[in-house]
Amino acid sequence: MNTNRGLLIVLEGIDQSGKSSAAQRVCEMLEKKGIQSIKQPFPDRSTDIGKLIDEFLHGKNLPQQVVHLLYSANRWEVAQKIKETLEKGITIICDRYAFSGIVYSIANGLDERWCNSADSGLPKPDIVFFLELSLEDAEQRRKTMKTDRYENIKFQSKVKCEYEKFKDSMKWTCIDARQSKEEVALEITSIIEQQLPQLSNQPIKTLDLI
Ligand code: DGP
Repeated sequence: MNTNRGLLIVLEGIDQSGKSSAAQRVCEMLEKKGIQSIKQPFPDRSTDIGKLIDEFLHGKNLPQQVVHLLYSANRWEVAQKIKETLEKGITIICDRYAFSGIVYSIANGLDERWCNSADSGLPKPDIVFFLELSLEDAEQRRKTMKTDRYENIKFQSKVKCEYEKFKDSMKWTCIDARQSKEEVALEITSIIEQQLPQLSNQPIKTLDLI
């Protein structure tokens, strides 16, 4: 059994809920407390698969099934690195994970069971934080930002609806994303700090979505 490994933390939420900024701030806050941590965005656009995803987000036409598998492959290509990093005692803050893959693809009309299978077997997150924001608040934030093909209220309402199902069935930790960036990050950091002693002594589990 691994002792004192890092934690795999996932931030999920609709677009504009503040995941990326929270991931950055939480890492900084943990580091200040002496807890080594790194952030891992998904999609990870630095890889070859990530570059294809980026082209898709900016207009390239691909079948939805291919899109789903690309996002999943993008997670699988760093799965081993995630495990090794956790084993070194470093906590990872993921900006999105398999759950984004599933909710976005179901919102695009794909079959739920088919969607679940591609990400099953990935390292299982220790804590999933769901940054809760209304569609109206997200739309307000969107007005000042550059957007991609998924960032419109009609699509985001489907995504939100799928997220709600996960949130309840998987006991996610909900965070009020209307708070300031600082407050959101502080809340997440203090929960991680609280849970770290207990969770870091447990083996890394495997995500079972089927
Ligand atoms: P982000 O870099 O977090 O803004 O994500 C870019 C876009 O990709 C965003 O509109 C949400 C979407 N997205 C993120 N992860 C997945 C996924 O796994 N599958 C699908 N279909 N879309 C995703």
